[in-house]
Amino acid sequence: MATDALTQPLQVEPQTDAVKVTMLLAGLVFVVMMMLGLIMRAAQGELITLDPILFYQILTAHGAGMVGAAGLTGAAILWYFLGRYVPLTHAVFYVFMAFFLLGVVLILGAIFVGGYGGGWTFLFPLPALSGGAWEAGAAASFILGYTAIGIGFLLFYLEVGRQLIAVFGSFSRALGLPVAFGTEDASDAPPPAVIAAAAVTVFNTIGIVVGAAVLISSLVNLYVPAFAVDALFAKNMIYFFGHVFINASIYMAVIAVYEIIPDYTGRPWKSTRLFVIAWLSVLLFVMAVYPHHLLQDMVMPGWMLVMGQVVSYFSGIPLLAVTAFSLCLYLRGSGIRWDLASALLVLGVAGWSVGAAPAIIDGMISVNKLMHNTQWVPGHFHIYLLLGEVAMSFGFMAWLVKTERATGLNGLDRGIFWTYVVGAGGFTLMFLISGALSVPRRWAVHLEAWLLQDRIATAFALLVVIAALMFVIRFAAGLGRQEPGAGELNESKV
Ligand code: HEM
Ligand SMILES: [Cu+2]
Repeated sequence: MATDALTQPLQVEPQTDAVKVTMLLAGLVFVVMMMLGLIMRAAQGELITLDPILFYQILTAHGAGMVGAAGLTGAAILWYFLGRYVPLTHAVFYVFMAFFLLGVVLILGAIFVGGYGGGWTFLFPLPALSGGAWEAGAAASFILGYTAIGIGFLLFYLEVGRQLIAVFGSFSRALGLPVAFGTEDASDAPPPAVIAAAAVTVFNTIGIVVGAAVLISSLVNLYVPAFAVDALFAKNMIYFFGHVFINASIYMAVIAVYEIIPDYTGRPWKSTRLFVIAWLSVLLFVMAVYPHHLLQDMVMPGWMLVMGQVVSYFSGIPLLAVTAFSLCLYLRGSGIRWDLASALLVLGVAGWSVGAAPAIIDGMISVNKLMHNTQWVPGHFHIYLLLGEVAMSFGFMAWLVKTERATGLNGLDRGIFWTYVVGAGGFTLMFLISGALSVPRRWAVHLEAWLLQDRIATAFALLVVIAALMFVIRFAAGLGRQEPGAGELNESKV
């Protein structure tokens, strides 16, 4: 089978309204969490005073909220575009959202009512050892909140996986494996969105199941301390889950690039053999690379740490290179008319590529000895999240409300776009500089000598918050207009 019928869009209606509402909610969460980030950076720079106890609660909320919003926007993008090729059951998306919102309520309650401040990584046995800062109930609520979100995601992927198998016959076909192994021609490969969705479904499901296992163990330990979990094993599971989940958010969001850029260039994004192989390498290596988070744990088996370093080169890089390179080829000479959506999507691929460099550097054992737990770490991931995943999400939002009459990148859009780029670039650069100067991460109170960088970073962060707020307002205004946006225009063409 695998055939033209399958590589052509089906006559299925994507769940446009639910996706739009989700993007609006997630956009608002991005902005609110950015404001919390701004508050933390200003507090580190002593521009405002913030009780350290509150700092750690805010740090926890910011970490969990941002990772959650990245996962949510990625999932909405996947759902929207996969809906062009396979019939997804709409009810599943509502159930997914219900579990997600339940999780958000439990997590916010844990932090701001219960006082939980153990960080988004809930590292065992920290939830239980609060030093009196929070009760077991708060930690339990936090853990249950994550579990609820995990259940929502598992149902989401179950539906995605089920429909992929129904339409393509098997997972290996949806992944394009016959093309990778040369038994089928690249022209028979499924579209990029399908390959990406299939790969993410496999590894993120595994990541979430591992995360759920360690969450439940921590939960039991909270109430039955005799049920002790091996701390090193728990750390491995947590970082496996955390690494896979946040990476999955980018791998889902990039589907927006594959599906939207062709609208502008008039050239469909092709699933070449190299493209299929790059996704296969992500699928295999994204899971094997997580030990780069444990390079300081000397008790870890040496081979695992070496694997963490070496696999860093094979995990995201081939895909990133293939995506970035293809993007350049598609853009070249296409006479593309820039608007906010296309500019943000291209920025997303660029920021993702740039952010990979400091990530790989930190993934080297010799460098990690020095950089671990410095602000170098938030430096690199804020690049590929702010300028990568989040830029792609805002790009998708801008495209959803783009109208037929829209006229390229007007003055206001240009202003917001560059405010975002300069703000995010400067903000993340200050993290990298601070990291290179050995400023530790996750410290509520900074030394005198670090305040200057903190203050400059705060000014840049303010630009990011303003620009992000404008993106969301612009999106909300677009939703309010009655004209059909590109979402509808595009589907009616199908
Ligand atoms: C205006 C934008 C943002 C600002 C001002 C900001 C600020 C901060 C600050 C000050 C920290 C703590 C740094 C430290 O350890 O000393 C932090 C940590 C973090 N941020 Fe952001 N951030 C922003 C955007 C984002 C985005 C878009 C994401 C993800 C999508 C994100 C995810 C995280 C995560 C996961 C942490 C680590 C939390 C931890 O260490 O437990 N941030 N951010
Ligand atoms: Cu990682």
